Amino acid sequence: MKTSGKGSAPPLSLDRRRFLALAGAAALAPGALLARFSEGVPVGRRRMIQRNGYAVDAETPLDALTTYLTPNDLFFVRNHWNPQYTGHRGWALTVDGEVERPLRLSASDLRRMPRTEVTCVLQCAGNGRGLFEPPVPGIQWKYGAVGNARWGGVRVKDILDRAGLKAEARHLHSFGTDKPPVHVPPFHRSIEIEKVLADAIVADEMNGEPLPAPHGGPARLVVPGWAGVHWMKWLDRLSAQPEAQKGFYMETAYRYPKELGAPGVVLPASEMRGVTELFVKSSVTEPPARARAGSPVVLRGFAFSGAPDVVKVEISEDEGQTWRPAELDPQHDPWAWRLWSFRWVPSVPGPHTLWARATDSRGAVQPKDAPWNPSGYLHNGWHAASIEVES
Ligand SMILES: Nc1nc2c(c(=O)[nH]1)N[C@H]1C(S)=C(S)[C@@H](COP(=O)(O)O)O[C@H]1N2
Ligand SMILES: [Mo]
Repeated sequence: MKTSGKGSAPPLSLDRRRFLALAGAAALAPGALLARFSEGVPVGRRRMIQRNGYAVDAETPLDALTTYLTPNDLFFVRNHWNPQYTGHRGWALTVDGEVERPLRLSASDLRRMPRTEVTCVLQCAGNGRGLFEPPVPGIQWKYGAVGNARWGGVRVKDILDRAGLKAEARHLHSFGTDKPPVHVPPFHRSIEIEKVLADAIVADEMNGEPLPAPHGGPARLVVPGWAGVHWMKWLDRLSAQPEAQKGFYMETAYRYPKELGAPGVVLPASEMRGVTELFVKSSVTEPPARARAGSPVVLRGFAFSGAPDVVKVEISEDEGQTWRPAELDPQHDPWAWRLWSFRWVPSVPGPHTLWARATDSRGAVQPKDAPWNPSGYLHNGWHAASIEVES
């Protein structure tokens, strides 16, 4: 979707544009109609997998996740409902609650503050939900509700220092400008103040461009190592509070068992905690579909974790009995993903499966099967690649 964050006229919604395209194209041939549909849509975005009929919930195909930085127009999009993009004019970030000096920062105020950049992974808590057995209701993401980007902006700590954070403040409540349909609770969230002060930023840039509207422009939260649900888009208010935020999106949704139960069993709310850190995980992006016995092929992928680094990616040909190390790409930043490659020389013709698993800097090892949980969060089971070896 092509959007402008700056223009004075609000950008047309996709529905409105579709309608106009349809109306204008009524007299045209089907080919021309298709051409009209994709007009103005970046080439990358035309490849996205739409997982939901209502809000834009677009998944990136795995074969497009092969670069260290995921291009903006190929980066997955997760919206709880269709937002109205506000643009920069009139936008401001309010900072209030337990602070000495409440603030109202315009987009240019934000630009004039000390700047920082963080390269890290954004993954939806529900990425991989469609792989759980027994199945879990919700958006059936497979592998591509994840990306790695360079986020530019201002440290939340610097903003809170300027506002004068009081000792009573324990949680930072965040609010975005998107409004839910009637009878649906608002998307209100909060984060423990320690995490926010450690490394969260208010980002207004993504991979060197102004933060695109679908990704929360004018500004969003970036919370390195934590699930996407914490990364409030279209951010317009931060409020420092003694208590955590209440409501559906804190107390019911985005919760994970304190202790895992049996697959298929839903646990009472008291047995659940909020989703925070990501789990260690590797995905295979480029499995060669075919190979020839005796000729080397290269398997590639990416690995990341809620710990700052991935220290090892390994490949198994025998479902985890033995492992051989993959090569890690030298490029890395804390909480960014690590690209990896594995040179494989098949010896025997026939169908083969290769499994990949990652280990992080805290020693957590990716499990064969992701722990089943009632909302299907944080799937991180081994990713298998099937390769047909010819003689
Ligand atoms: N205001 C607002 N912020 C939001 C959301 C939303 O629906 N509204 N979705 C969250 C979820 S669940 C995810 S996974 C990320 C997705 O960010 P992206 O669309 O830039 O990939 O944004 C988060 N921030
Ligand atoms: Mo998400």
